[in-house]
Amino acid sequence: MSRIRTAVIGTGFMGRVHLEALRRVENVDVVEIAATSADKGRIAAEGFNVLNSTGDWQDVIRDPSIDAVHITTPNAEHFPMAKAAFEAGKHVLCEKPLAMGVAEAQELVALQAAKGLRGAVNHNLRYYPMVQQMRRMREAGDFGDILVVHGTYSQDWMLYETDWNWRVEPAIGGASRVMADIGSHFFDMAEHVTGLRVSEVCSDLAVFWPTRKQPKSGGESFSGKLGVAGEAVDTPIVTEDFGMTMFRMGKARGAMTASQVSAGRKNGLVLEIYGTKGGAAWRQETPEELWLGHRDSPNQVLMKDPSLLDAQARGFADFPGGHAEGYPDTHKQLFRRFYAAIADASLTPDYPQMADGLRQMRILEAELASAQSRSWVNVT
Ligand code: SOE
Repeated sequence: MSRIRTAVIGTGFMGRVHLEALRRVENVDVVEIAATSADKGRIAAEGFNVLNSTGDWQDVIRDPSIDAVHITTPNAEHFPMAKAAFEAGKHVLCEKPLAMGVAEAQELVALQAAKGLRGAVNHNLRYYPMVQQMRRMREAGDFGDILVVHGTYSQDWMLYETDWNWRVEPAIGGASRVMADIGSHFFDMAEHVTGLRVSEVCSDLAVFWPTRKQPKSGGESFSGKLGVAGEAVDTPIVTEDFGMTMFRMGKARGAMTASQVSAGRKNGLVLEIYGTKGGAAWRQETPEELWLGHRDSPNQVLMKDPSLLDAQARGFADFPGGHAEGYPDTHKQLFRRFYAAIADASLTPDYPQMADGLRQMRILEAELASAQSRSWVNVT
């Protein structure tokens, strides 16, 4: 099998996560890193032993020898970069949220299809082994018809007024901050695991800090926890710190919260599903466990051990029981399937596609409209 040549655009928190994960994917070579400056690109390339680097992402697009591109930049750049990459005949793996709105996401879905290329959105959290076990058990009917879905995605890295991140600025991150950034993960996982689709939402969003201390530089994800470097400027805030959504998935009912101001919750995605035959709950802070709820027998906690997993879930566990697999491993699992689909055009994609990214934009658009109108809104 010929080796696939790829490039990573972005050297912030997610850029480095992608670069690390790509080193663990078979038959793929990162041949170029694009950053916001030539120096940043060179430093990253030297660190990750990558041949080429640039301070201009268009160099990647212009290089006909590059087969695929990872886009790990702030949200406003996803659409122009993905559009240019598709138009140049390159496969695209883009960070979530896919775009700044439904229209951009729709255009990317159409362009990818017209070009016959592979496109993925990095909803990597699907690929914890026990999330896949939850999904496969639901597919096997172990929980019956799903009645209730609920959970949260809670973090605390934006709790203080002095915490800052590029997502705070609508021009860079979009109209929504928390619901776009981590609420999208919750709904992608809820739909992936239940096999249902969010049909209606009723949302309430909260901005707890009307102004924040914007540092003169920095703003990378989670960087505020290390202290604000230098002087800061009071900046008005309009993007939400917290959101909650009631939702319907056909007959099923659900509720969720997304928060980046919940002290002590470091990266806490929780999904609970309850059906006519049983329930299940998964917590990102204890990712190797799956809680199974029963009405007529003792509840159980299933620990990841490939020998105990559903045959299809087993493919997402590379290590034996007791050898924890976590956040970095989920990227490896998603990327491995993306590149396998590039290498073999006959493969059915088994990763979040551009159409899944569009779905999340539609849910987000409905949440924003609902919060504005304080009413239930259909997801188109
Ligand atoms: C920041 O909230 C962040 O890095 C998200 O952007 C990621 O998608 C999430 O997995 C971890 O937290």
